[in-house]
Amino acid sequence: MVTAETSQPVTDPTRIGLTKEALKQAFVDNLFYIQGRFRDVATANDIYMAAAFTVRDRLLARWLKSAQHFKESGARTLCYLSAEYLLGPHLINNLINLGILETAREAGEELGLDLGEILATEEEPGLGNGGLGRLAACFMDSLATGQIPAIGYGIRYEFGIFDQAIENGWQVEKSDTWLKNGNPWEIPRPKITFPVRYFGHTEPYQDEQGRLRIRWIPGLVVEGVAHDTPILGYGVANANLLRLWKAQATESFDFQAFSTGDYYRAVQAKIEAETISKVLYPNDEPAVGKELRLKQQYFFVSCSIQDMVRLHLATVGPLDTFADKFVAQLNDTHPALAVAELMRILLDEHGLAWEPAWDITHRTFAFTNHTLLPEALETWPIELFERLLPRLLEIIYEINRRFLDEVRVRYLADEARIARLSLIAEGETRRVRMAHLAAVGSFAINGVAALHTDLLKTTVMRDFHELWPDRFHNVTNGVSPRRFIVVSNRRLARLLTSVCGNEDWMRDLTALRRLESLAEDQGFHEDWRRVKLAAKDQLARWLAAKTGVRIDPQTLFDVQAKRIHEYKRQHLNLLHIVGLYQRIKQDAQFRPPPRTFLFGGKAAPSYAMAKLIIKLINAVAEVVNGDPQVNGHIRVVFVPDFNVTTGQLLYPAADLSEQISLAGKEASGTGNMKFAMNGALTIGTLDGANIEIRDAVGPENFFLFGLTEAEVRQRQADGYRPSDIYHGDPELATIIDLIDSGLFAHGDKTLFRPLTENLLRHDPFMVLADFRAYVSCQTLIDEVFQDSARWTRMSILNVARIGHFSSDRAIREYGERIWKVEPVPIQV
Ligand code: 9GP
Repeated sequence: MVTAETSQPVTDPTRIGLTKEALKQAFVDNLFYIQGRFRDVATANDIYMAAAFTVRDRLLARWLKSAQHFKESGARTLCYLSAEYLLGPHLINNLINLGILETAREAGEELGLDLGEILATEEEPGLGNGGLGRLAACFMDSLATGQIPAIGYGIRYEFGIFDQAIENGWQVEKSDTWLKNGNPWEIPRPKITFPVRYFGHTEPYQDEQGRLRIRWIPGLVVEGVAHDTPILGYGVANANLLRLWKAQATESFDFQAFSTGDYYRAVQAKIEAETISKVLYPNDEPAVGKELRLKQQYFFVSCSIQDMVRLHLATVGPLDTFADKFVAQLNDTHPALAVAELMRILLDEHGLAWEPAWDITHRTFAFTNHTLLPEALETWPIELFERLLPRLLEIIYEINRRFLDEVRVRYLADEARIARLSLIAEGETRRVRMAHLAAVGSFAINGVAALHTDLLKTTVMRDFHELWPDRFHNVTNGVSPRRFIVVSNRRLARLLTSVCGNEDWMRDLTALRRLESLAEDQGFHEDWRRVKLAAKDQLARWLAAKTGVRIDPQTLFDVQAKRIHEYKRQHLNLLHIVGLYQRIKQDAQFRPPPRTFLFGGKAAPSYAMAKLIIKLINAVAEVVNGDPQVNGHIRVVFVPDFNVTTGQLLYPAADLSEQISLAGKEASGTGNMKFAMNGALTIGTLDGANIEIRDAVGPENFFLFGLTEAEVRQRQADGYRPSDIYHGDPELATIIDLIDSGLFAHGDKTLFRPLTENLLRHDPFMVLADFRAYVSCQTLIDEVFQDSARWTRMSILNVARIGHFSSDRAIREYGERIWKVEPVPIQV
């Protein structure tokens, strides 16, 4: 053992040893010394905690060594600024990355413990809404695996994304209490805190050198406290830092108020401060008036930038090299305030002049856009901004003034263009455009799939693209093969390892190309089908235990799991199901292969139409599943509370993956990659990353349907009239009439009217326009599924050719093209 004065790693085998005996001893010690329990009275949570601490101990040496090495070597470091991280359970991932999953299982067995049960006890940290947050988690995994020095900065929400329950077919939101039993993975750092200012006013003053400076006299100061989680790479000793900020009052108690007898006011400041990191905002909610959300954004950005500056001053020194040491990626517009905050710190706190401060800032940031949907492009009312962040608004005005001067000269006072590019949207209420702030303050801007980047350049960011074409990049998203194959689908992972002869594919997914040579091999087909059937069986057992619903693993599992949103068109899927239901009942000759339709996904709590879609899925399920005439043919299931954990069951079990958004609306999608990686075939439109997936796996191995993005635009320009489609397609008309008849609502003819009327009158996501093509494609799928050799071949080829969609590749592209960061291997 070493003393506290040295920074040599601890060598105690019960703390770092990876043998079975060391793990057993450590577990027993942790149960006793940390949980304070004898084995016979230990709860499931005590056992989980002891196991988690056993694993965490083994991360620490790697983590501290990485931090020390990065500090000493002055390695260029990527800071990922993201309001969301949808991490999924830690324990299994860390066991796999440490390479001790099987040893831990055996150690557990010898102690009379079932590792599966321990893993199932973990409450996942749901600190994200969906794709964007899960992408951030995949990127953290790939950064560590790729040995890139990185820090993920975000918010430690006390309540993450709500838990979804289904009551009487409706979504009911329950608060997520992921911290209630403690979080063994994080280390609070009460000494790493930063003040964050709000409200108040600014005033000019002269500094000692006689220069005019600005100071912000805040009306409220809140403190951010660092909570650190190690993120270990797969098969390497590198562990990066995920630093999440928790808000607390600068003084937990207003003694003055208390001594005057005002107890409530005495604790008010504490409550107000802590509210800031209390809860994750569900997306798809209108941002208007969400003062707390702007507070959250500034909170985490301010803490993170202050921390980066502190680290730089402590390790490297002068601020003019800041952008050489750090590059910061803005994950969507949520952290865009970082641009103004770094300027504030450089100008107000370090006395830099505007030009050098802007040079540093502009060389530091890069920006990823994740959506073209107008409602998700954030803007904030000036009035709110001015009240909450007066100094930041002044800086934004100055950035804008200088920027528009440049534009004015370049385009000879083209006023319309200036108005379009401005950081401020004029109108009844003037607003700050966060995407413009991010774009102006960044040296690189990227979209997340080829089509999305093209549309970004030609639509929402067209003027910026004309101004700075070289700043634009495409980096198509990717997902972690560790999380979405190795953790989720152990059987498939074993089969892939046996084909490849080693586990290298886990780090280089393109190695799966080897599978191509087995695509026609009948013996291998059997192994492949066995793996899929076992995953389907596992899902069926889990579902029966959890919800009492029984599904048959021999049927085609058709899965649509993602956020519920009109643009993702779960209702298109439903129209097909209702059509099948009706035909099976009316035509005794019509017997397509039996299918189980599975849906999963959350709707934003205030998104009424999305909630009505969930109700309709459950209503159709109730009627279909209760009708003996169609039993054995189709079954419909809504899997409640879709999250990373349930996703891990759904992706491996799917035969068919539904990626059916209207072309041009899904920036990338990542579920499409997760399903294909697990051997599901995709039915999809030419949208987001579907296009590139189809190119990679081969058009003959992908079920394509629907309008292209150009056709969508054309149809809309021509004046799209969904009611014409309804009148011209008797089958479609019957389906919609059936929904309106009250059949799925115990006779209530009005319940689903908002949905059907919207389809007939507006149909903003062109469900009716794509209906016929979708149904024809589904008919083809029925045919192909019956040819099991063909289906299996297609499934194998999907996995063989999906390597490009690993987040390891995405991180490599960011690293080489944008961040200019290099791997820094750590030896332990
Ligand atoms: O909607 C996009 C989704 O298509 C994409 O895969 C994901 C990750 O890039 O980001 C989603 N966008 C958001 O969640 C909000 O902009």
